[in-house]
Amino acid sequence: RLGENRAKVERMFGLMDRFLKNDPATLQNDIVNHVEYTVARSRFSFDDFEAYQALTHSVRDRLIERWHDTQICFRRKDPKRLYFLSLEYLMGRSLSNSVINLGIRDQYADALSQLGFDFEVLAEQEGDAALGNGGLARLSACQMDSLATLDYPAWGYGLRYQYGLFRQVILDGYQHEQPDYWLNFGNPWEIERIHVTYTVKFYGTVEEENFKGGKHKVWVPNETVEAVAYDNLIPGYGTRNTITLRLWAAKPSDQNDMESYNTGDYINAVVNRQRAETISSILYPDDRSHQGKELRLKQQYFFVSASLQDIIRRFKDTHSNFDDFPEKVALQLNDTHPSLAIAEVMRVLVDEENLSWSRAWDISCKIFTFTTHTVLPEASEKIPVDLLGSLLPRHLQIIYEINFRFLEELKKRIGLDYDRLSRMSIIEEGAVKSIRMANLSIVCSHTVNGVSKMHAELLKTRVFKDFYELWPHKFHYKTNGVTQRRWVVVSNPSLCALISKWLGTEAWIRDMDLLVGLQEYATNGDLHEEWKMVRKVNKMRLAEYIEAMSGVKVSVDAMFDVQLKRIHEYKRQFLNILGIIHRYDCIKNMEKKDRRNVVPRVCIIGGKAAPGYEIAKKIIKLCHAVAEKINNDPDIGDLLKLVFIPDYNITVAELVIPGADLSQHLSTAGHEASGTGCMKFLMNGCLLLATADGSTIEIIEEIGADNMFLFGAKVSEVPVLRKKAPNLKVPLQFARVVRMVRNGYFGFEDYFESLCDSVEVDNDFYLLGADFESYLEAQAAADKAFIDEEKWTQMSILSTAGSGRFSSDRTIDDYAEKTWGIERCRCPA
Ligand code: TH1
Repeated sequence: RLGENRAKVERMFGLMDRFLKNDPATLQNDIVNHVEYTVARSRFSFDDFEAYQALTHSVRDRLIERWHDTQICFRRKDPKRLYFLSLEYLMGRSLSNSVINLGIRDQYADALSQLGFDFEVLAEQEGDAALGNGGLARLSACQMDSLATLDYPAWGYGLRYQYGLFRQVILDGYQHEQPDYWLNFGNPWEIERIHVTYTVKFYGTVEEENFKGGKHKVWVPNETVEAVAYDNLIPGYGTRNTITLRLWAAKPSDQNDMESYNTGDYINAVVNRQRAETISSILYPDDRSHQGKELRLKQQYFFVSASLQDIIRRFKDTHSNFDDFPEKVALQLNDTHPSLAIAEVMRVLVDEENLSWSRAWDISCKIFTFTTHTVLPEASEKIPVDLLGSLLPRHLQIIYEINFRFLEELKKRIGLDYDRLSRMSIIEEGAVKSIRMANLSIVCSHTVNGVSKMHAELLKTRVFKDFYELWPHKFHYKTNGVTQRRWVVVSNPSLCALISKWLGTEAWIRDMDLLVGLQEYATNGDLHEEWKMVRKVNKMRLAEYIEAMSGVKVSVDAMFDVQLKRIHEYKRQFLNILGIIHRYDCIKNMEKKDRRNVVPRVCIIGGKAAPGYEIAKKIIKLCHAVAEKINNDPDIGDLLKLVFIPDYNITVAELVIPGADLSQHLSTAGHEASGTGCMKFLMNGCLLLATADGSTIEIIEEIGADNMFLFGAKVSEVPVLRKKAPNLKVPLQFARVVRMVRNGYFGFEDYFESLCDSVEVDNDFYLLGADFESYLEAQAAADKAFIDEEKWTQMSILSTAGSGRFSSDRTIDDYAEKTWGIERCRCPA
């Protein structure tokens, strides 16, 4: 048999070109073949979109090659694997990122130009994969890129939503949501694995069976759905390693027998089965707020169950019992969204694998690690007990059991302190009895990570104080980072080339700490000229985009001042707009001769509001109302412009960030767990105007407070101010601008009433009034710095030079070593 097999394998290899070649002739040949045989168009007539499709298939072939090699290498070496569980990934476009990571972008550009196509034009054909809401989801995508680049044996797991994050359409200044049916034009980047499917169970009852002289619980579900795998390949940069992001789609199950008595019954039964697909159909668009909905719970369990079946199957391929499980598997919970995995692992080990409870618990506690991303109480997930009990009856029992044992242990440690026991319990009693997913995650995880130094402090002293006192060794943090491959190399190629030229190497693309080398040239006149030129070209590109989107012509000599992020009260876009109104008001009241001293500004705001978040939607409308007034005021001209960039997503960010001079990060101190947008701006040489919150505090440590514009109350001052706030005097300037909105200076006064109320003295939870003067001072300092071109350019270079620590490579190495205990596994070239 062996000889026979070997002969077969040899024949196979003989039939296959070992590796695809990347010279222009081969690439052209590949592309044209894909036009003919994959896209099924004639090679004599195909348009840009068809060329794009053929191009992506040819790139995909090269990804598959490397991916196969990587999987073989992982299987041979059988290292400990990391499984990253996240309900959200914001991948954006894949084409440029893939060819850059594969190291064949220029070869493709050459090949295409000989065929009469422009790579950049074809790249514009791609849509944005938006299977997530904001920072948390983009973080997952950045971390996947770093895991691949650093050769870690990792798998990402998630859901393949048919509808991504809604498209934001602005009509008359109001946000409207349109479904994002992103798969409409096909998705060449995914590989459907029709044979990798698992059955996921729901509802039903738990029965007891006699088993080995004792009782055994058996879950008898009454609904089943199939999970089908779709693999997305994630290539590393400067390595052959290519890892898998496996997303699950729900399909009807064949296992449900149908018995029908007439045509109507039969039709209805089939239509009902089709409803299974709704489980993976839509992404919940709520960022940092949580509602206990059944569909959401179904999504969570569907994703967790399929992923764990896959993980356990892979483990069992090479292991006959679970002794080695913790040495081979690390399960990372990206926030509490996948935390049902804890109950599911327990169920599988106890009910299906027949391990004792204590052995199963011991294993579980060694494999789970948990990262929390917020401090906002409204974001903490609570699942109503009734809901869980009906959808997943066995899991509810298991969670009760975990809680019972935990509380017994706790009583031994702390005695009968019932207040503390009830605060720490996994079950929250109250009007709606519910499961606290964060408590469950902390109890079972061996490590709990925050996402910045400040966040970790707040976790220890406020949010999870009781748990910290019990298990101080569990609490850590890994400051977030972003991938420089996407956020500099792909999105800002001219800056990338400039950096490599001055550092004399491209090594910083894999080792961001090397960027400090730029400090040496921070005052070099030649670098200044080249730096300004690169920035100006990026601003011109952005100005064109702004004009195309909004019809507003802006001058590239003005300061481009940008705030891009989800709209949320704590992020204080309202503060930004009130500041703009103040600026406008000042210019209007200025003598003509003084206007010469005004630094011209283009204020750019972008971001989506959760569909049900009324105040956030009012902020968007206010932005448009103010823009309307200012942009059409002939008295103002180029001194001030305000534009709202609609439908903010990854692709838009890639265009806007490189063109920004100043970016704003205004969250009330103590509310932004980390923030990652600021890191992208920083790398691109944009100066920050920010509160000392989240990761900004660490940016200050790297580049120094004098290289940015800081303002506002500090974390420790916020609670004090909140107590005092009702008795504080509101700054006159603040009262004046709020009154302008209230009194209808920009129209729509009834609509803006509740927005204005939200910042009245006794109501101003996010302290816009208290921080206003300090905000204006920081703005004035930014103006002053901008006039001094040399100083500004120097600050800009130092921002990029100091951004090394904010690479997700650093974050991932830290996680790998200290939290997951995994090692690099590099596939040979
Ligand atoms: C964000 C945090 O708000 C942000 O500060 C942080 O940089 C980012 O995560 C990455 O760590 C969060 N996004 C979500 C999204 C949901 C629920 C909670 C959070 S926290 C759906």
